[in-house]
Amino acid sequence: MIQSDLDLFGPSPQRLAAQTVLLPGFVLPQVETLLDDLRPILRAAPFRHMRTPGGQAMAVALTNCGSLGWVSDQQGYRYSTHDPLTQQPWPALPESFLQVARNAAETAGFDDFTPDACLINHYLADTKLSLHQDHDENDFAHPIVSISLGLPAVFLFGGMQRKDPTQRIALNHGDVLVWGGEDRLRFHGVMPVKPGTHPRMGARRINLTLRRAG
Ligand code: MD6
Ligand code: FE
Repeated sequence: MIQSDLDLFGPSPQRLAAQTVLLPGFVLPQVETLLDDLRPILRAAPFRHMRTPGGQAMAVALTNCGSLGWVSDQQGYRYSTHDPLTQQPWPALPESFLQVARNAAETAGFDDFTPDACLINHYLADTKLSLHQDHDENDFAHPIVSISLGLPAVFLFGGMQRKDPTQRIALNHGDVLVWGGEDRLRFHGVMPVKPGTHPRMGARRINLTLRRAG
């Protein structure tokens, strides 16, 4: 096809593992809507550095929206209906987040995804996220939809055990990563974010992960 190298509709989905799909640029048309809906969430529930159960402040700053939010403190990792900072319920999950998550999940082959939690991570230059598994959710049958905004990152995508080799995956502004099924408990992390300035987002990376936690 004559136009094939023009990539008019953006690059196509890439299957990274049996049930893991990268959707490059999937949310680019919705970025402004997502940012408009993010602003009031951040006013009500600002980014903060939570402490690991071991007492260390996390490098990534985070907050949540949805009926459940992921929290970490001396008691451990868990989902909570309320923001420990404000004692208020987490801000509601905007319809735009829900729609994008549902569409991305469906494109990746997961029907009827209805998230109830969105973890919002904030990275500055040099911030990294150590290798971990997402296992605080109730039912691992539901996928996770991860939306990247701002500075690019290198995502480490490992196996079922911490020691397993990792693939390095570039995550750029507007990309969506969907994973579930047999890949749901793979170890993963984020390499230190390279300093830079994104034309829309500035000197930061923001990642939204939508989950069904409860
Ligand atoms: C991040 N993401 O990209 C961190 N977890 O900033 C995650 O930890 C993650 O992207 C589960 C599924 C997808 C993810
Ligand atoms: Fe994770």
